Amino acid sequence: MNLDPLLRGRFGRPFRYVRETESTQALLGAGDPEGAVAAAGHQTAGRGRLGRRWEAPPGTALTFSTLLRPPPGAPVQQLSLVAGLAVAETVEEALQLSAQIKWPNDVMVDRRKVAGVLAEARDGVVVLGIGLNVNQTREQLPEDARVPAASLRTIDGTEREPAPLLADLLARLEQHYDAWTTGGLDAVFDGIGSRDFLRGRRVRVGEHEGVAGGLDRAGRLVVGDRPVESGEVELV
Ligand code: BT5
Repeated sequence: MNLDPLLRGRFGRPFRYVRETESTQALLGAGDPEGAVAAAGHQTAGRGRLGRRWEAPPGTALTFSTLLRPPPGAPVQQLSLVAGLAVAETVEEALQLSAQIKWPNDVMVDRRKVAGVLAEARDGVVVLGIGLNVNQTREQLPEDARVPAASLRTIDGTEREPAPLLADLLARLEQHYDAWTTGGLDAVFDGIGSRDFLRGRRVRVGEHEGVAGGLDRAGRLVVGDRPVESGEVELV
């Protein structure tokens, strides 16, 4: 994948592309500069959260990780939402349709998951992984997914080059990440809050059940009148 001519900022340098690897999350670490990106044509053991799997047939999806070095003490759990905003905008630009962010880490179009974000903090850095379904056909998407899945192709029938999408996503990620590092979640909140998928839906998160009142300014999901820091959302 020739990304270099398409890059608009510092994210994506250096860029490493491998045809196949277990997980792009394992290709970056504390020795890499901020904005370094590793992408793979295929992951043999792609990871979701909580030990779950991320699956995509070879050459059909964008699967990559970026190295971030947030300021000490920054609330890094907010980075899934910051990245979700960059992914949602990229998807909207590609499809000319609106996308939603489903707390804490999914991007949705038409009530289906088109992308997932995985932020892993280790050794003082954050490895931020993004899987975006691009060219999968309906048969190539996981059938038994917890949340029904879609790809850009199943939504509008168009096959796309992955490199321009990745370059666009990285430019947006850099812009929102820089805003977040200087101004906190407030600096990007409007874009996230206005795309809140769960707001107004009845949900259960652990022992909390109620109507989701939306995200608060710290990036927590308000269920009934309780802000929830993290957890698994079930629609009820
Ligand atoms: C996520 O986890 O949504 C985070 C996914 C992050 C994947 C990227 S790819 C690049 C980088 N390298 C990695 O190894 N990972 C990151 P979670 O919310 O736990 O969702 C996982 C669940 O989504 C699975 O249990 C399935 O039900 C479903 N799923 C698996 N593959 C999917 C796909 N391609 N599209 C939609 N849903 C999928």
